[in-house]
Amino acid sequence: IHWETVKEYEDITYKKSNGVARIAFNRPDVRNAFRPHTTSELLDAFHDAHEDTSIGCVLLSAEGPSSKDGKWAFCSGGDQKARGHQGYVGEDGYHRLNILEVQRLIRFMPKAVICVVPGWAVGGGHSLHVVCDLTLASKEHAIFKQTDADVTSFDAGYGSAYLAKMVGQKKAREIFFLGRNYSAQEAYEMGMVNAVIPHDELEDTAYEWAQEIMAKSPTSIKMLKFAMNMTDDGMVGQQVFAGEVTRLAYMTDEAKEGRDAFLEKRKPDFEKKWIP
Ligand code: 1HA
Repeated sequence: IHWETVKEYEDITYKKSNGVARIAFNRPDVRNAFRPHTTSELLDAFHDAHEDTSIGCVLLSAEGPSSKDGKWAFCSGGDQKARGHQGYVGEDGYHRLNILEVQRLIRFMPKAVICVVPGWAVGGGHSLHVVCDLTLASKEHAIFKQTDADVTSFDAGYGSAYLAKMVGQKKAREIFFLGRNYSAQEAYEMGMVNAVIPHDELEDTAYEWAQEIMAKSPTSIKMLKFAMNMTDDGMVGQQVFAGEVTRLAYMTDEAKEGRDAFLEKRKPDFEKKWIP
C-alpha cells in the first residue's frame, strides 16, 4: 500500500491510496481523545473524502501506540481537559459538541466507512465505531468500553439507541450502565464487530475489505447503505435516500423533456408512458 499524505493536520493524519482514504486519530499519548480542534480537522478530512470522486471507501483508524506506555487506542472520546461548562471548549473559546457532526458525515456519506480499532474504543470513541458501516478490531489490543455514565455524558443518539438495534436492548443497557471492558472477540459475538484480526494484519485487512467493496457497483453500495440507514433516520433518512433517487430520475429522457420544455417555453410532451 502506498499511502500518500493528502494534507498535514495536527490531531489527525489523512492519507489516500488507490481509491481508499484513511483518516486516523493522532494523539496516541492521550488514547486519541478528541478536542474541538480534532473534530474540526475530522470534518475537513471527511468532507474531502466525501467530495473526492476517486475515493470509494474510507477507513477511520488511529495512529499509535502511545510513546508513553506503548498502549494502543482507537479513540477515548472527548478530551476531558478540553471540557468546559457547556461542552468542549475550542481555541476560540466557544463550546461545541461537534463530534455529532462528524457522526452525521460518516452516516450520510455515500461511501462505506470502515472503523479500524487497534486498541481502546471508549466513550465518544465507542460511539464513532457504532456509527461506521463496518468495524474491524485488533485481536490482541482492541477493548470496547462505554464510560459516558462515569463522566456525566450520554450519547443519546446513534451511540446508544442505534447500538441497541445492533446488539439488542439488554446488551446495550449493560454496556452503558456497567461500563465494562469488552474484548474484540466479545464485541464480535455481540454483533458490533465484523471481524477480529491479528494486530499486525489489521490495517492491511481493512485495506483489502475496502478494495473488495470498491469492486462492487458504487450506486448499489450507496443505495444499500442509505436503504439500511433509512429505517432508523426518519425524515432525514428519507431525504438522503430520495436525493439519490432524484439523481437517478434526472438521468431519464422524461426528466430531460421536463427541463427542455421549461427552457423552450413550451408544454412538456411526456409521451404518457406510465410504466407499470
Ligand atoms: O459521550 C460524549 C458525547 C455525547 C454527546 C455529544 C457529544 C459527546 C462528546 C464526547 C463524549 C464522550 O466521549 S464522554 C466520554 C469521555 N471519555 C472517557 O470518559 C474516557 C476516559 N479515559 C479512560 O477511561 C481511560 O483513559 C481509558 C479506558 C481510555 C484507557 O485507560 P488506560 O489504558 O489505563 O490509560 P490512562 O492512564 O487512563 O490514560 C493514558 C493517558 O491518556 C492519561 O494521561 P496522562 O496521565 O498520561 O497524562 C489520561 O489522562 C489520558 N486520557 C485518556 N483518555 C482521555 C485522556 N485525557 C483526556 N481525555 C480523555 N478522554
